Amino acid sequence: MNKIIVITGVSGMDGSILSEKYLEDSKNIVVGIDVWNATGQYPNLKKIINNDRFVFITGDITEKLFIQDIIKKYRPDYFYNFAAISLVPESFKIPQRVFEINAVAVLNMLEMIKTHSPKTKFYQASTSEQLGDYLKTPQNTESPMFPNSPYAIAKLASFHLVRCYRNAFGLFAVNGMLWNHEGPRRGPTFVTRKITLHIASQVKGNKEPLQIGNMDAIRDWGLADDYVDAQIMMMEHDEPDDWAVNTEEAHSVREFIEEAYKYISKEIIWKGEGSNEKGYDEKGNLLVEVNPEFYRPVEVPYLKGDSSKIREKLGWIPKVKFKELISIMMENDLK
Ligand code: G4F
Repeated sequence: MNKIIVITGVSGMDGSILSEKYLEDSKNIVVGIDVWNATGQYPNLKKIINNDRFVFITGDITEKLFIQDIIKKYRPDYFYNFAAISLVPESFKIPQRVFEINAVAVLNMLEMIKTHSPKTKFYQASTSEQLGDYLKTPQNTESPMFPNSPYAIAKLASFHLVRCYRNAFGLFAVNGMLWNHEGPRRGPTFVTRKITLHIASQVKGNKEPLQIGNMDAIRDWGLADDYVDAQIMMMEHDEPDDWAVNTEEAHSVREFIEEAYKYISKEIIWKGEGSNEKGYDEKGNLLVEVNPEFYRPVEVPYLKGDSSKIREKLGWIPKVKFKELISIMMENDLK
């Protein structure tokens, strides 16, 4: 039997990878939703845009009737919600819009599924960012959460809405709480891709140093492709639940920079402190400099996950860890 899968935020990193995976099965139909853009260009969709089993619809997930029409028309087997404002510092500038997209729209999706298609399985893109000022480490979905950006507070509201609709109305509603995941499709403003793209441009002759914010922030970085496999496993499991997905390894932004330069055989020599810190190569060329413009009003200092639940119950393991992730991204960006 055909499966119908609705994916919001389909042109993003996770949405496009997930669509490709579902379309590998010739019985599946993917209905991809994203915002209209004037260029008509959706580079991440280039492999699937002409596939007969891929239906691309532009619209705004904060329009209740738009979501209602999609759910009533397709009554999908799976509904994955990836659409969000996902860059944390942006959320301080447009907090109200962030709440409409990252929280209120999720409430409407759950309401519409409850009313018109209660058998639809719902996936919500939850995030480790919800942990904020962490109290203990490693962290998982049961950890205390003190989110400290409008982005993370809205995401935490959605996390609780999903649990509430699951418990109160018996919906198959899942929270996939994912730690930072990256790869060649990662947007260029996120720190990992910003670093690998800039180093690649320096190899091609760019003399400008990489401008960076807080290098002491620590993250648990994995490969998006592995994390999308985890999402499918959660939705195919018999019971809906909340799942933490991470590599259980933590590294600083500084280590990421050092490792990425190692890929092009450069050792970084750090000089200065705080906002005056700079990184040079052995010949004294300036490659990296701190720019306080990229500091955040409030930082999430340390994220290291515990993914024992998904490893034990679903058999998921991350195939790629820190060094290999950087090699994959550097190789791609150098091309
Ligand atoms: O790459 P980032 O912007 O990712 P962040 O804020 O951790 O959020 C990402 O992961 C979350 C999962 O935990 C998602 F929920 C969220 O949607 C997004 O995908 O920043 C990582 C760290 C931060 O501590 C930041 O302060 O890198 C630090 N950083 C230092 N310099 C920088 C920069 N971040 C960016 N974007 N740009 C810089 O120049």
